[in-house]
Amino acid sequence: MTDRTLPYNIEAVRADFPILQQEHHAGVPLIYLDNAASSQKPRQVIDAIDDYYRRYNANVHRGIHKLSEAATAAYEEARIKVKKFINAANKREVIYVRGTTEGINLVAQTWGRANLKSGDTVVLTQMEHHSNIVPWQMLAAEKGFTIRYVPVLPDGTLDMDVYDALLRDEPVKLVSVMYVSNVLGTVNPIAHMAKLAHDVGALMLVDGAQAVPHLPVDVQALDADFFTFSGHKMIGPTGSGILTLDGSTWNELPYKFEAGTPSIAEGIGLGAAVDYLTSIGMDKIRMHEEAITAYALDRLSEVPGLTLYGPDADQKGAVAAFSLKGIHAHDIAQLLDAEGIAVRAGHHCAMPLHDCLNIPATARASFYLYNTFAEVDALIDALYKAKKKFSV
Ligand code: 7TS
Repeated sequence: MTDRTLPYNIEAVRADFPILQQEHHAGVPLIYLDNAASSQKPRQVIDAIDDYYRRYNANVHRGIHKLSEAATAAYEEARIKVKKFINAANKREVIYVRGTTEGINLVAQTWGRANLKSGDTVVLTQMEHHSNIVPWQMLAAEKGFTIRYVPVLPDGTLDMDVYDALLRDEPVKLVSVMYVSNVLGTVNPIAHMAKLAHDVGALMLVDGAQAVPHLPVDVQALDADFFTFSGHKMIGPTGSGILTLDGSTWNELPYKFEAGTPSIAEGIGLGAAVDYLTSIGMDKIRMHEEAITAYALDRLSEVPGLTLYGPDADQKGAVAAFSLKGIHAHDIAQLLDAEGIAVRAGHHCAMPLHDCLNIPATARASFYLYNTFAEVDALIDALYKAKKKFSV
């Protein structure tokens, strides 16, 4: 590996993440390459949560006492931070949920339940995460509408001709699509797809789970009607997430969708995560991830018997899914774990996609702002070691 010009000081970033300082096994440092599943947390996020519980823990939107006012102020400030981060038009459109899965279910159970009926079509894609399939399948079983799936082409992109044809030929009410694939890494042309959907009077839901942590996102430019993502994949806490709505069609936002005591510490922690990512700059994070993903794809493609899935680095998120001839993906993950390297193996809750790739499972390395080129080198060395062990 040669020296590189990095867009920000990665060593300083790494120093902010306590978990990265620990050893995975005795003498073996942790190399965390499972960021698409969940990300690690910097001390700034951990401290924000700690501070809330230690200094001003109280319920929000109810008490007239000082602690409740402080909690409400911090919780609502975090909402404004998120609004700015994704360029939502209004803070009222920013609804706290516990994550992407809850965000999609909320849309299915509110707008979907009220508006979808027999004879309607909902368009999904073959690359969706189960979170964006199951709620629609359950509702379709009850309401009798039809679900169509846009196929994935061999290069890992969506078949836009089929998408056009579905919109032209069927009574499409909703298009629900992931922005970035958690397996292929494909960055889908959301703004274009939303425009085509709107042209036929359909609404657009975007699963932004793998996009908001990694790319500069502008929800107004995308012009989706619903947009959702999870805090835990963007260095924020578990149990935090956001659904944004196009506010012009709803009354009494956001509170009508936020009944009961919310995840207060998690909301405040999400605000701290947004501050942290903003202080580095999402454009710089994307730049680093594009470079490290390109490097990983190059190095992985040198490994004999290895098959990579998805588009090239400049068209994809920070994900490298692969299979290795003669070794099951779960064995790869286990052997890598012994070397201190955390990756995920399986169908990554994208079974229709794996059916279409015609493989039961892939191994997946996924990168984030704190990963280094040296960690990619360690991954490659460990894969050669695994091959030797399996004699393949
Ligand atoms: N949508 C996408 C695109 C995802 O990648 C995930 C989680 C979800 C939705 C669900 O998010 P949650 O926060 O509600 O759980 N993806 C993965 C993954 O790829 N490996 O583990 C979880």
